[in-house]
Amino acid sequence: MDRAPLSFPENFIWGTAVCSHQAEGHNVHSDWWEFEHRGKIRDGSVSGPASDMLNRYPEDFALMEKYGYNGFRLSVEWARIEPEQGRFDEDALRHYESVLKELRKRNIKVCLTLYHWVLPKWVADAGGWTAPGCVRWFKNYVRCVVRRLYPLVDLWCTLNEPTAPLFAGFVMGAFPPEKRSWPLACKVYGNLLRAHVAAHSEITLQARAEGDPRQPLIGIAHAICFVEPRNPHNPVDRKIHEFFDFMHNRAFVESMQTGKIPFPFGIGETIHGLAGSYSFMGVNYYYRMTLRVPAKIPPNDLPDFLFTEGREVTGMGYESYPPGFYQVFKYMSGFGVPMYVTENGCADAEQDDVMRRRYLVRHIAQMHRAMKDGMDIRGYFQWSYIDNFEWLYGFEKKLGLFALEPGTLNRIPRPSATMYGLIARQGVTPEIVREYAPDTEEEIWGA
Ligand code: IFM
Repeated sequence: MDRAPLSFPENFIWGTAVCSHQAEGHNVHSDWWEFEHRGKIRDGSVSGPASDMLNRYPEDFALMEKYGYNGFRLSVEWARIEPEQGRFDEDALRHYESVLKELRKRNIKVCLTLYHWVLPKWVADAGGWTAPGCVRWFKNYVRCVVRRLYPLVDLWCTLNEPTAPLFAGFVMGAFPPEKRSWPLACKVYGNLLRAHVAAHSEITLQARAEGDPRQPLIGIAHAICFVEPRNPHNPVDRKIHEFFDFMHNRAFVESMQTGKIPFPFGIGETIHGLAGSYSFMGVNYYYRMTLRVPAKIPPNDLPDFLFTEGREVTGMGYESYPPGFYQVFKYMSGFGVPMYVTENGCADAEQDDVMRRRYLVRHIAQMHRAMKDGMDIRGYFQWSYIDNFEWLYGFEKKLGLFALEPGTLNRIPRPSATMYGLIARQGVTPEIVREYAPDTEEEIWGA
């Protein structure tokens, strides 16, 4: 049996990803900071210094270079940049400028997210994404960011996983602002789309102002799982599956394609400038979701949605299902633009992270399969570079290639950090697989 390495194009981006609130630390003017300090996190923690990337980013980028990662997805924090309405903080802007320059110096491509679930406290107090001024405020913030940072960014993610704050914040009541209201959720749906359009237009204007001959790469990081009915022969299961698939996976990105707000989020209203407002699609894929019947909607525990009995689950309680990655690429290819994997990864608290190694190799092999079948995938950002503040789970879930040493916050590489760097340089070779994830060899190359 021929065990040819799974190779990738020369200019493929092999990156890692974080979000500022989760990794930088001390995001004190934000709604999440306030929420955490009200004791809302399951392990009782607060984000505090998080992974201390605010101070240690030069060391982190040196590590990325050393390990062979040539891309980094990060976010800028609205609450730091505009801690009070209309007051743009020069220190914060200077900080992000130095961060991006440091990445450039090391030839690490930058994917920058403008909104990753966290709002300045003043925006949240005014109603967050339901406030009449929210899109205008977001546009002002984005304008300030792009004027300052445009030349240092390769890919722009306007929004990270917009359906998460939408459903967790306004339907399940688990994220700030802890609402359970369908009319508010519908308002948020429309405003997040408008916010995307506003950011898209600011980035495009800046590209022109800079005389950039290229079309800037603009998209969102879209959370998509592979959904299946528990019993495909049961029509009720099939209906529930179709409904969930639409609500979670399809509605938002299809709105970006058609320019319209579909039922049940609206009645087909058109948002000016929305149709086709993307030049790439970001894919955040983690798991397969097999829906229970009847689907149970718990207050704040996503894994309760899932049927996973007897299946391989990650430390998040999600089912690891690499073939779903391929299926998701197939669906996302339909948007006709290049795809980047803006997140994929696995919670595994063990220092030798056998589970993460298997997860990575198996998912990367499915991505390779999709590319071989002609799907246009240009990069992969592993979530996460480092253990960080995992929202409602606090620090209990470990998603990093690098662990944090308790007390010192020193960076401790897990074996997957080395393995991922080897894959970035050489592709998936039989040697790497034999050393790091031997039981996946047969799945990848056959017996
Ligand atoms: O940590 C999160 C991230 O902020 C958004 N996508 C999923 C990750 C892991 O749960």
